[in-house]
Formats: sequence, C-alpha cells, structure tokens
Amino acid sequence: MAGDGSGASPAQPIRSRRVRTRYPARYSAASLLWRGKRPWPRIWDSGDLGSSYDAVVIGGGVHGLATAYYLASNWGITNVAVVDKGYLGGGGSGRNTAIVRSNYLTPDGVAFYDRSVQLYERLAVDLNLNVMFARRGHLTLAHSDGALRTMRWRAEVNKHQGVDSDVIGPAEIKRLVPALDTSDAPRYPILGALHHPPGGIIRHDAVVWGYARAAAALGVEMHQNTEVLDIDVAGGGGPEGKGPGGRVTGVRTNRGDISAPVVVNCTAGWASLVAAMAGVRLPISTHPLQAAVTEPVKMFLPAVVVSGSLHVYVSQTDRGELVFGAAVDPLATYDTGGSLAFAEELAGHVLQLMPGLERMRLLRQWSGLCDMTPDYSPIIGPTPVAGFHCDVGWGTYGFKAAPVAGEQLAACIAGGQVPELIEPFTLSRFAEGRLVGEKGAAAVGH
Ligand code: PYC
Repeated sequence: MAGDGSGASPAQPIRSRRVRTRYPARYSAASLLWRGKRPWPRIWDSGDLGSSYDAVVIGGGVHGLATAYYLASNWGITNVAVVDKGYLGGGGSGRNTAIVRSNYLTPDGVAFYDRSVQLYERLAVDLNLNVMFARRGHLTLAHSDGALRTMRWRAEVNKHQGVDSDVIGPAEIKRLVPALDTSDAPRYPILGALHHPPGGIIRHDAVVWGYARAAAALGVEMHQNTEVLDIDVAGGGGPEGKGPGGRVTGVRTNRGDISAPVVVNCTAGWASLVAAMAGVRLPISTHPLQAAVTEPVKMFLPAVVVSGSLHVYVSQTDRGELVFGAAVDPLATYDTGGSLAFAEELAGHVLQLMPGLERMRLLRQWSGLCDMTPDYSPIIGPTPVAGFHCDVGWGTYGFKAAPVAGEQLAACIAGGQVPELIEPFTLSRFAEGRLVGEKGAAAVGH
C-alpha cells in the first residue's frame, strides 16, 4: 500500500497461501428423498463471537462475504469474522435488481467490471452452488442523438478493452426483443442501442448463500445481529487518537469487543457512518433506489433492457416475473419506504417502451440504499488509517461488482499492495483529483 497516496503506513502482508476448498455437497432430488424427516444441516454455524481475529469484515452482504471468501480461498486467511447488524444479505444484496454487465464508460471501469463478469460466469463451479447466472444480453436504448453518441463512445471503449459491445439500430433491436415498440409512434422513439451480449442476470440470494457457505467451509465465521458500535484506532491525529496516521486495533460490538489488525468496511447505506467511527471521512451521500416486480408470465423478454432517458431498466427472471428498477430518489435519506409516485411513473415509462404490458400487475415494490460518490465509482482499498480498508460507495453498481471487489480487496489486504484493478478507485483519488467518471454508464439518469 506504500505509494498509494492514502497516507497510510505500508501494510504488512498477513500471509499468502493458497488452500484447497472442500465444499459441502450439492443438494439433489435424491438427497431430498434420502434425507426424509431429518432437519436440514445449517449451511454455516459460527458459534460464539471470539475476542480476536486476523480480520473483521463489517457487513454480511455480498461484498463482505466475497471479501472473506477470497481472503480464505486465495490467501489462506481463515481467522476472519464477518459481522452484520442484521442478517446476511439483508441490505443492498437482497434489494437490487441483480444485473451483471461490464459496458462501462472509462477504461478503468470496463476492465474492473469485466473481471467481475468473468468471475460470475464461473461462480457456480467455484462455490459449488447454482447461482443461476443467465447471460441474456444487455440493451441500453438511445432515444436521442446525444444518447446515441454516448453509446458509440462506450462501445469503442469496451471494444478497446476486449469487451463485446456494439451499437445496433431499431431493426436489430426489434429482432432481439420483439416486445419493444421500435416505431416512430412513441414520444421518445428508440433510435438505437448499446448491445452488450455478455450482460445478464443472476439469482442474488444464491450468490450471498454461496459465498457464505463456501467461506464457512473454509473456517470463516459469520456473526449476524452483531452491530459494530465503534472502531478502535491508535495513534491517529484526530480526536480520541483516531483518523489519518493511526492504526486500527479492533471493533466494539453489541456482543463484545474484538481485537483485529485488519478491519474492512463492506457496508452499504451506513458506509460513511462506519468509516467515521475510525476517523475517516468519505465523500458519500446516501439515496434510496426503488424497484418493483410483476406477477410471473411466460418468458417473452430475452434480454435486459435499459432506457436512461425513461429512467427504467427491466429484465425477466427465470420464474417469469419482470423486475424493474429506476433512478435513485432525489433526496438523500435512509428511508426505504416505497412510494405510489414511483410505481405510477415507472408504469408510464415502461408502457412507452412496451405497450403490450398494459394488463400486467405489479406484485411488490421495495427499495435499497445507494451510497453515491461524486464520480459514480466505488471507494476500494486502504484508507489513511492503517489496517482499515473500505469496499464502499457502490452507488447503483454494487451487486455486479462483488466478486471482483472481494477478490481484489483480499489481494490488497493479504499482499500489502494495491492491485492494478482497484488502484484507480482508492479513496486518495478525491484528494489527488483523479476521478473515474462513470455517471455516463449508469443504467439510468440519476
Ligand atoms: O447499472 O446495471 C446497472 C444497474 C442496475 C440496477 C441499478 N443499476
């Protein structure tokens, strides 16, 4: 971590050893019959909270679990506790729309998210659990010349990085997704689209459970209902010896204190508050993002469809439901209540794209919290407090990035160097004026 500009003293590599993973068996129809009336074994059982670990990961969502899993599987660091104030996957990991893609705008962003797509493609094999990755293809529609220009820009950057993306016209769009109205009739006609064949969707709960199960099989402990109340730092320049120049020594939780030389902030929604416990300021504002799901219908939507101008994205799950998302709510708040205004606006916009959906019924809506940074890119890696790492600020891109973020952050912690893939996204970029502007690659206008 030396030379990353974060001001942190160089981290000592903890250990570096590759381990062979032995996962619990898959469940099959035969095992169901054989199991009879015996209770299911727990897929993880962590016992009592210890008083010291090599690393504590705050946040039992997909990012925290992936980080713990790769620390254990790639580096042999298994004396790790993942603590969560609620239940595993109960935050953003259970509240997203599970879209996977790498058609970003900056070379740094494309390379980073492309690695995530690669890891997602083989995740079922790595975790020995069917995470239901469906490579559907991803279409970002353009309704104006300006949008079309951005799509061309993204396509060129993508191709330069070896990522399959291209701009296609209305006839090809209609061939791929017949339900879309590609005529001149709509108020915002479809002029073209960025087509990204590697994009798709995944089963978000399965990803969370897969990482949790695999990490537990390697010895990682998961402690739910364990809230971090404070972070201990020694030698920092701020109040109580916290902040820049200090070194993290542990965390205080509602279930007891833990000492640890490494603490990783993998929270969403509360990322800036958790970082402040260590005396670290993050440039994040938190906004809710609402989403909704319809009743299930026969499969008719073969791709993920996004319209930035109409602030909507939609995909169809393997069960047949349509999953919709939109822009973040405009006001910064921790309120995750749904609104009728969102449902009405969403319906109006979706019907402009696909008038045939007129009679479909929305079943549920929900919202999650998005930690927005000024450049719409995450904050990953070391902080000015040695041993205190962040994997935060994901805005609306979090779920798709979990494998690469976990893999690279684990390498950063274990190896003591910031890996090339996350180097552009360290906290120090805000002080150094090297922002990674990914607003133009947002699914919708925020
Ligand atoms: O950027 O693909 C995306 C996305 C989907 C949901 C929120 N953001």
